[in-house]
Amino acid sequence: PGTHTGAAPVTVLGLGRMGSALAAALLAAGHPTTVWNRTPGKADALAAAGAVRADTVADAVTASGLVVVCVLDHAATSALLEPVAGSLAGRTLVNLTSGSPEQAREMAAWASGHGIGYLDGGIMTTPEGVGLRTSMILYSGSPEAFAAHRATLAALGDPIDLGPDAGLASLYDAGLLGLMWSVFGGWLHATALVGADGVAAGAFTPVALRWLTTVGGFLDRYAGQIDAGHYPGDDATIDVQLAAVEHLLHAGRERGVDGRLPELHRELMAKAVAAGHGGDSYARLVDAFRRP
Ligand code: FVH
Repeated sequence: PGTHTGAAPVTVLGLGRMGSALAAALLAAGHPTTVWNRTPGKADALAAAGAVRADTVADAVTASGLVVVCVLDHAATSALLEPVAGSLAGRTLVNLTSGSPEQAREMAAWASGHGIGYLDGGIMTTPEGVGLRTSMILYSGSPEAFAAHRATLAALGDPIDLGPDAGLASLYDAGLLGLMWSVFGGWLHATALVGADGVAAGAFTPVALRWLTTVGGFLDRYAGQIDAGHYPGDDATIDVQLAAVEHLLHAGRERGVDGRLPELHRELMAKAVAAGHGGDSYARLVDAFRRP
């Protein structure tokens, strides 16, 4: 077990919303799929679609060279796998349960100690997006395991290899969720602002989406500045943006819109200006988020 091409057998442990979608995608791609769930009834639909239902975790694990686990959290994953460590030896374990980078590294060390190939993952979509080429699934851990199972993992979404440090998939996942919530927050604030003057969210959002494409271009440029530690304010300086945020705060106050998000931006910009960085690009504010 461990090295397959084509329609390799796969086991999925955990058939909640996400685990069921993963198993269904594997079945749809023609993989012989064995499934197990703590509450057995959740396997009914998959069994009807052709999956093999295992009665025990040990039976499920020994059915395939590739074992995917997707349950609630790290504690549930550990409790599930510890008793079958011996059966997992020589196989590949792909852990798609959300967790911290530290938990991922702990799990990788545990797997290595038992002769288990280990990949940790971050699923950057909801169950509806599983199986689509447009959906990213992040992996980090054993390069051999990723190379051996890349083709199979492609049935779940576009597999992105982040390298041998097992903690990186969880670290990217956490950062990307933070980015998502920041975008949600900015969009909801803007929608409330324009909505106060009668603009529907449906009218505003197409314009917002075009703006996000432009903003994505700014990130490309600023990433290079952050890596170089050099922040030329040749597009728009922090001084200019600090003046502009006052318009947003004023418009919000006039309309009774909660101003805490733009107030945070103003605070960060004002600190950078006070430190003598007013002529720098916005990317300079990365310092505000770094450990001193
Ligand atoms: N749903 C999503 O959109 C997100 C996308 C990003 C990644 N997450 C992570 O995926 C993990 C599972 O999430 P889920 O949405 O499938 O969650 P549920 O539908 O609530 O299913 C939970 C499954 O976990 C099983 N389970 C819970 N505790 C235990 C345990 N102690 N031992 C064994 N299994 C356990 C539960 O079993 P049951 O309640 O049906 O018996 C479900 O199979 C999660 O890490 C997300 O952060 C999903």
